[in-house]
Amino acid sequence: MISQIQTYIVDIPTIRPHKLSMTSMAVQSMVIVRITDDNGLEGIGEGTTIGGLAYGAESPESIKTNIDTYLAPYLIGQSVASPKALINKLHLAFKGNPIAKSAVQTALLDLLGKQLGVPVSTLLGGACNNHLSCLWVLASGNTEKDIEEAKGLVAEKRHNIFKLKIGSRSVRDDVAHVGKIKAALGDDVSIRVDVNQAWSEPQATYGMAALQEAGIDLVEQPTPAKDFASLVRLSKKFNIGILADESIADSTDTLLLAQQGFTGSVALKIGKAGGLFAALDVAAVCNAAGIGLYGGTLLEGTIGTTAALHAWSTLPVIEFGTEMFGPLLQSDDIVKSPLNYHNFGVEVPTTAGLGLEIDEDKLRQYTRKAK
Ligand code: MUC
Ligand code: MG
Repeated sequence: MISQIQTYIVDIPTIRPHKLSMTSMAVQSMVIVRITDDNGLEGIGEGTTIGGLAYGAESPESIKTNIDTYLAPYLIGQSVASPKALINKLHLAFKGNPIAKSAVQTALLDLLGKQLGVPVSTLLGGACNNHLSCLWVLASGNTEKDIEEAKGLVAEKRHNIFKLKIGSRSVRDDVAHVGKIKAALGDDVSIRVDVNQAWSEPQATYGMAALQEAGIDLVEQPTPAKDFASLVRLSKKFNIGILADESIADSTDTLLLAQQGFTGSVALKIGKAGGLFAALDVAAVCNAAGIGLYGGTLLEGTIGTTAALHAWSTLPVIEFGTEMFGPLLQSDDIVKSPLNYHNFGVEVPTTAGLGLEIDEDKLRQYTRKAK
């Protein structure tokens, strides 16, 4: 039985400014959820978004308020034995707020995993892979700095796939920047770009032709989220891969895009979808429609990243790998043992629940103080 739910906003500085087309991040703000049962066992979850309200409709403050005011009182006194049923009830009782729901769902699954002594992946059907490929985002905006950073990471065998955040400069400048990086790093690495909706369809047509020519492997969300028609046309026009990110939150969006003839891939994110189960529903629609998969992030810290890793580990094939590097972007952590990144990928924990333990001192240090 759930007896207590606590939430905290935790602000951790990033190791360097992280530039996207709509904002530049110097700190990542995560909402941490702790759900305690009447035996004192605890489940932890995380809900994180990017740049306050710059990226999407939920902010750290709204996530915390809506959990405290609506989701938590509804859950107190309930059993976690059937998490799917409980989560369906939450979806029916409260509209929207997918990141808040994802945070709560993660904590429920962590708690149930600990009660049963099994990893969260087992609660989702069991892991197919416990080591998942993981890319790194080069987002300094400076070509030489990005090349140096990438070379070091390849030498360390930490990453051999890189994503570049573009879209804040002219298409011509962005394409030149990306092309120089690809030329310097060669064919042993895969280079992708994320435009974060910044291009019109004519700009995307020009940009994708040039990126294809430069040997880039994937173009993420070139055009606005709601413009499904342009994504479909672009997916058919080019051989270079196209990835739908902001366009797709849940399985309903995925079905609509598939029905319109989209031939690209989709970025799965537990935060966008409203939790692990809903993100795996998106994957099921993609599989049925012949759409490729990619394990995406909202730059969560270790708790949110690990939750997503448990979900992605249950997928037999993830065509474009994952970008679950969020913890590496943060200058510190609030869990005792960090994730193990090695061999161009990351290890999915196999102990009970998420397989993580909070570092109470660090949690205290980074928790935002009430004004
Ligand atoms: C996004 O749009 O993909 C994921 C990686 C990154 O740098 O930003 C996020 C969000
Ligand atoms: Mg994206």
